[in-house]
Amino acid sequence: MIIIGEKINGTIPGVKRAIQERDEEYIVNLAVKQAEAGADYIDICAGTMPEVEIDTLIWLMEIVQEAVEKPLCIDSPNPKAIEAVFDKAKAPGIINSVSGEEGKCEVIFPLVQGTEWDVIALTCDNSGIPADVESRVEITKQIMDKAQKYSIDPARIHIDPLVMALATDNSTFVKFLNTMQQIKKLYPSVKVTSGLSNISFGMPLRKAVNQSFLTIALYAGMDSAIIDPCNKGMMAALYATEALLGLDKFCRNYNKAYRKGITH
Ligand code: THG
Repeated sequence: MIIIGEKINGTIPGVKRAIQERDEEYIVNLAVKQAEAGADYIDICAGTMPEVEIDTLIWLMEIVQEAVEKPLCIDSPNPKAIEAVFDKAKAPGIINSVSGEEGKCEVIFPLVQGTEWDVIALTCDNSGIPADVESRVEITKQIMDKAQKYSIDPARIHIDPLVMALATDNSTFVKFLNTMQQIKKLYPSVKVTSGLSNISFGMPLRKAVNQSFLTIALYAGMDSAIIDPCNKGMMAALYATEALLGLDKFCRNYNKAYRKGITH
């Protein structure tokens, strides 16, 4: 599975402080730790202050790219901010994200046309975040139609069906699985991704719910996830599940992750 390391996010208090104080070392440390723990991409999100978002993103991009060899996942709800910082990336990464909302694909798709960038697409639109399977599949179709217009291969799109909190919508995960199944039937090479923390919001022992989410979603074909790769329990669940599913020849990755201290 493709691991997108989530820890450089300005909505986390420690990161917010580091951004405000321009504490470079703090960000370097988060980048290095996540890379060592096996992150394939490093997510960078400036946080909640739109007036300084572009400056913050550029600052984060320079530090992370200096510190580690991993590509970036540029995380912003504002396509204009992504457009403004795009040429500061040294290598193709992932844009996080577009959606069915008017104007988003129209800014981002021309930017990534003819490049090797991937794009995360959220299944929401101008009318909000649908909780039902049909609307999510419908939005996916609209996004994939637009991608085709810009000759963007479906394999470069990661659909994020936006899971809700299980505590408030008891069938949210079942609907996530059904959405993934339908999307993959329609577009066999498209990727499906998810953040892991929303599912357990408001519940005790959140890690139990998050790890079980990851295990079942992997079995059902989830391709990438936005997670904390420094969370050893999560990484143990990931490597154990991949080995159990026959995706890890001679259990090499499982054993290597153990030896490197990633899973314990
Ligand atoms: N989908 C997409 N992008 C996203 C999300 C998504 N970007 C933001 C968010 N959701 C994913 N990012 C985070 C970042 C940090 C945390 C949760 C989600 C968080 N981190 C704890 C910390 O670093 O202190 C540790 C969590 C842990 O130990 O597992 O809470 O859904 N496309």
